Parts: sequence; C-alpha cells; structure tokens
Amino acid sequence: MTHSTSLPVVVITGASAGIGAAAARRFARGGYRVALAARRRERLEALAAELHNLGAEALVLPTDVSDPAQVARLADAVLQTWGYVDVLINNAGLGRFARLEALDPVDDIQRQIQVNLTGAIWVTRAFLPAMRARKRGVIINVSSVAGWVGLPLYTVYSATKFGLRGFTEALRREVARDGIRVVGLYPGPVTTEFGQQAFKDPADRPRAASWPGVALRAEDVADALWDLAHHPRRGVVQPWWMAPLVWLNAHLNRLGDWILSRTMLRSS
Ligand code: NJP
Repeated sequence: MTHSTSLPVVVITGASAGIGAAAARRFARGGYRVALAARRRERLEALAAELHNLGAEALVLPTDVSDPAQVARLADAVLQTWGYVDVLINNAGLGRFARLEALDPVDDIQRQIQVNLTGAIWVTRAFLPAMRARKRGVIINVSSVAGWVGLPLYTVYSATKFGLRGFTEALRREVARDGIRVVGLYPGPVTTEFGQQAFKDPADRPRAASWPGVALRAEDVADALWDLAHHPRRGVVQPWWMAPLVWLNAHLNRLGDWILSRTMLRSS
C-alpha cells in the first residue's frame, strides 16, 4: 500500500538513543516520515510520541539488526506501510574497548562485528531492491574516525568501522548507475551513552575525549546526516579538524604509531 501523499521516508537504525534519536528528531522536523528501529521498544515509543507531537508520522519497529529475520521484518513493515524509502541511515552500533585478550569472544568481539558491520550490510541489502526499483535513494553508513585510524583498545571496533568504510566505498560504485548514493559519516567522539558503556575499564577512557571542543553533540551529527542526505558525497569526517589528522595518520604512519601507542594506553 502506498499513501497518496509522498512525504519522504527515512529509516534509522539505532534510533532509541544518541545519534539515531537526534537524527529522528531532525528528519521529523524536516518533514520526513520516520521509521525507528532498535531493540528497546519503550524508548522507540516515547520518541515516536514526541515526533507525532511535531506533526510527523513515525513507525516503531523493534529490531535487532544482528538477526536476519528481524531485519527482513523491518524492511517489510516499512515498505508495506509507506511503499518506498528515500534515506537509510545505518547507525546502530556499539563499542567494547579493552585490550584484545580482555574482550569476550562472543559478547564483545562477535557482537560488535554482527551489529556494526554485518547488521548494516543486512539492513542495506533488505532495502536496496526498493531503492533500485525507484532509481533513487541515499544510504548513509555511520562509521567513525576509528574507521580510518586504528586505535589501541579499539581493535575490533576499528575493524568493524574500517569494514563499514570498505562496504560503503564498494557499494557506492556498485549502485552508482542505479540512482542510489552511498555515503560514509566518520565522527570523532560524541557525548552519548555509547562512551559510558564502551570502556570495559572506565579508567581507560582517553582524557582527550572529554576536552572542550573535542566531543560532538548528537545533534551536531544529526545535522551532518541531514546535510549528507540532501547533498550526498563520498563521506565526511566530523569535526572537520579531524580530517587532517586522518590524512597525517595515512601519510605519516610511523608518527601515528608513536603518538597513539603512547597516548591511548595507561602504563600497565
Ligand atoms: O550510541 P548510543 P551513539 N540492533 O549507545 C542501537 C557511532 N559512533 O548514538 O537496540 C539494533 O547512544 C541502540 O539501541 P537498542 C557508533 O559506533 C559513535 O553514540 O535499543 N540496534 C541505540 O539506539 C554507532 O554506530 C561515537 O539498545 C542496536 C544505538 O544503537 C553510532 O555512532 C563515535 C543494536 C546506540 O546508541 C551511534 O552511536 C563514533 C542491535 N543489535 C561513532 N545494538 C561516539 N558516541 O563517541 C545497539 O566515531 N543498537
């Protein structure tokens, strides 16, 4: 069933908190119908009520992106309700930061890979045919600066975010002639629940992440997502001043090794 009015539709994974919730508010204010996907139903329902008060349509779709059956149900529900999707934001993710041997093989390692990387791939695959049929759509993958720069304690997280960047680059070329744009967003630290939960030992949290001017607000990232949805380009590192650091890391690798191995780890 397709509704007669064709308001644009955005699907946001990880919409129950942080960046995803801020993006949902941003797109609702901008006149979008918003499909909210994450595991915590109560949070999604509270957010949907808020979006309805803004005059927006919102769908609550409890989904674990690491379960392919739930991902298929998510796509079916959106497409049966609204019939199409304009923007897909693959934002669901988690970090588990510690020395590799302190990470649990399943709860920390496998879960990060399944949510941050496999989940984003499955969700994209589920919505791609609908975008291809309309010859339009924007897919934005929320990676990280850690998808460019490998950081001590972030080994598996960096692997997932490098992987998501590789997926983004390859898919962009695969669908370029189908009218679909594939974009990467690479934020630095953002003040959300993510940072509170990510360090297995909170004493490992880098002090720099809380310096004034370093951490972004979820609303800053939501503004970048809005901008990328309407002016899609290859990718954006946020805040802008981290882009030269990414460049330096790629071109002066030994300096990057020296600095990061000394600044990110407490002496053990
Ligand atoms: O994190 P948080 P952010 N299936 O913890 C959802 C990246 N990033 O907003 O399922 C479906 O507030 C979870 O929902 P729920 C980061 O890697 C962050 O900061 O209900 N959803 C919640 O809505 C991630 O990709 C920083 O628990 C699942 C959301 O994910 C994205 O930004 C820096 C799920 C997490 O909300 C959003 O993170 C950076 C599952 N299996 C990149 N598991 C940063 N914050 O510093 C979790 O560079 N979610």
